[in-house]
Order: sequence, then structure tokens, then C-alpha cells
Amino acid sequence: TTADALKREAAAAALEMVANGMRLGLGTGSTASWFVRLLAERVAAGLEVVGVPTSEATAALARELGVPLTTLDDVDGLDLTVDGADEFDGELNLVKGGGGALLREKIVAADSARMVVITDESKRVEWLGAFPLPIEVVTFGTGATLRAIRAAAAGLDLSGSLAFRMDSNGNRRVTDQGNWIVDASFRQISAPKALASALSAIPGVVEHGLFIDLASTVIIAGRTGVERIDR
Ligand code: DER
Repeated sequence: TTADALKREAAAAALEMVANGMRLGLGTGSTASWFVRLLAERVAAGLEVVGVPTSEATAALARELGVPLTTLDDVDGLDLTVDGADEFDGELNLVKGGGGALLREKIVAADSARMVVITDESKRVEWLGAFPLPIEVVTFGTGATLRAIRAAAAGLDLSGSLAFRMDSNGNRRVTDQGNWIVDASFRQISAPKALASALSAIPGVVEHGLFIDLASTVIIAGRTGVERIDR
């Protein structure tokens, strides 16, 4: 499908930024999976890289395809993380977490010299927030955590419904790290930095999907070609 072709094109453009010997962060989601697949072809042809996966799903795909894996304990930081996004704005701030991997994705991205985000036009927004904001919460005391999220949002003139992410069995989705995810439908986040700080200050919030000042490049695959925006 065209959507798939656009994901593959964005992934291919990111692959051009990979040099021999690089230590890579491997993102999560359908676009990042294309990057892992194309990277695996280059590894099979002799490219020497190691990758830190941002989810068990990406780890399994990388292992299946023969991409050598390592951990953030075994390397002294990463050269480049390639990952997808659910939204990006004009300052290259992101909403991520649609695939439920936002905690490991942010840890890996933050330990990388550069973060390249591979997207298509559907992810470009003027204001973040049309995509419900994923917030990872510990499973203890979620009533208090949700009250605190509502209060923090209200303090920023935001309101919206909060819903636990559910799995296919109708249970609360459990992340790779054993936490739950609350999706917050804020609709339009006019002050993403302020919301990010307010959410991070809440005791039961482990992480949230606002990636502020982390992306160094966004690659956008469109019908007229591939656009690259550097921050
Ligand atoms: O969950 C995530 O953060 C993913 O990277 C998501 O934001 C993008 O997934 P997609 O490439 O399947 O749209």
C-alpha cells in the first residue's frame, strides 16, 4: 500500500545516515520496523553496527533478522536513534507512545547523540494533541495518579478524557516494563513543554509521550518525495 511505501521510503532515508561502527537506538512501530528490516539487509551485506531495541517487539524482529543487539549498560551512549512518531510539530517536538513503548524509547533517545524521526505527512501537526497523549503510570494508586493528571492539565487550561489503554483481551495493556498506559485526549496542547514538566512531576507517572528537544531530524515521506527537517 502507499502508506507502507511511504514508511519504507522514510526508513531508507534514515538508513543513509548510518555509518559503519555506529551504535544505534532501534525504534518501535510500523515505520521503525521498516528501518530494522532495511538495516538488517545492510548488516547481511557486511555493515558493522549494534542496536539497542526500544521494545521487546523490536528486539524480537532484530534478532530474527540478524541485527546485533546490545544494551545501554554495555555501550557508552548511542550515536543515532531512529524511531517513528505519532505527531511532530514545527519545533520537532513529538507525541510518541502509540505503540506503547514510550518509556524505553525516551530512555534510548535521550542517551543518543542524535534522534532521527521517520514519518509521513499524516504525522505533521501545527499543535500537538490531536493524537491522545500516552502517559505511562505505575499500577499502584492510579486513582490518585489520574486525579493529579487532571489537576495538572487543568492548571494549564487543558481538559480531556483519560482512558486506560486496553489489550485485545479487554484487560489494561501492560507495557514491557510492567506498567499501564493512560491515553489523555487533550485535543490541542498549546504549551507542550509546560505540560511535559507538570506530568513528569506527578509521583505515579513514570513517563509520558511528549518528546521535547529530543528529535534532531524529522524525515517526512510524501507523495512528492522525502523531506528532511533538521533542528
Ligand atoms: O509508539 C511509538 O512511539 C511509535 O514510534 C509510534 O509513535 C509510531 O508508530 P508508527 O510508525 O507505526 O505510526
